[in-house]
Amino acid sequence: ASKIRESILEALSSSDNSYFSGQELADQAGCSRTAIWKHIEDLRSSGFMIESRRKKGYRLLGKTDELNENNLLVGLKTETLGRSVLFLESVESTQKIAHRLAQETAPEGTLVIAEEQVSGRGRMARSWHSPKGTGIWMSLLLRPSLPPQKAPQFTLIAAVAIVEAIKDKCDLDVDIKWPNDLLINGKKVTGILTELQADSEQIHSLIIGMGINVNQSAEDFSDDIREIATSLHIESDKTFSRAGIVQEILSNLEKYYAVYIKEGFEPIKEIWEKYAVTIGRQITARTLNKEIKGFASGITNEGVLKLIDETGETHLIYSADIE
Ligand code: BT5
Repeated sequence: ASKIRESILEALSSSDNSYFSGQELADQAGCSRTAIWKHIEDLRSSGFMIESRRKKGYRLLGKTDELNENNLLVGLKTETLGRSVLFLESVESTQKIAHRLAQETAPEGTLVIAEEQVSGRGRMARSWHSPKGTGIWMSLLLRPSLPPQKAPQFTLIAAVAIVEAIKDKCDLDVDIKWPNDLLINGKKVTGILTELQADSEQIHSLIIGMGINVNQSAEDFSDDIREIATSLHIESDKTFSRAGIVQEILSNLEKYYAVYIKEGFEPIKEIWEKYAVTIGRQITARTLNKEIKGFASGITNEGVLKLIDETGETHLIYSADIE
């Protein structure tokens, strides 16, 4: 049944403003006109605005920003990433579900995405504010054959993929703050959380959690983050289709993942450095047990931050909060 729905949406989305008769849609989907009619009803109830006119047929007027498996799949240009998608209304954390799926046989590219997270998480047991219906809260499962030390590079790959998706879809410039924050005008619009299941030799699964503030207004943020957080809507005064942004991110990720597997981290690092604001500055890095001040001179080929302190000693920082 979802094949029929996909076929209808593909036809209706393929050209602006033209009508498709029930018969045309039925021929394309390989089903009856009655089945088409029933699916059109279903599509309407999941947020698609489809007009029907006698003698002319059906026309797609637009879709609301509702997220569901259909509007994530229709128009998706990837081969593997997001091809298997689990959409949920409300979850504790998409990371948690992706971890569980990873232990089962979920294929590489599986995407878990939710309308709302009630206990979304950041690094080090911090929480991630994920209100209903306004943002992108998703976790992507990858299964690269790599040693676990390589995992942090995926945070940087994801950062580049998201920055470029936001540039394309929203025409907004985003800065990367090492390792996992994306900022617009100095405020956080996205956080990335890369987790893994691995043994000492080999990654079994890599779960890239991405939280992107899309259509929130300032009032939608809780008091504790209002000053530090922003959304694509706040920065542009426009409302965006979350599904469109997700699809663009997945395309970019698939592209850069392939580059990474073929050519290594080097080419990604070059692009990453273009967007990074952390590098070339005096910074303070707070790790779990210490604080180091110094000059951020760059990242290594592993994606690790190089910090030169006042004595000239170089510190390698694997994970920290930067100020
Ligand atoms: C992160 O942690 O930035 C990683 C966030 C990852 C969230 C995604 S959503 C899908 C997936 N499922 C999950 O449960 N998580 C992932 P960290 O660098 O530790 O930053 C956390 C800090 O960001 C918090 O302590 C707040 O100060 C701030 N924060 C929380 N929610 C925010 C929001 N919606 N927008 C901007 N800042 C936020």
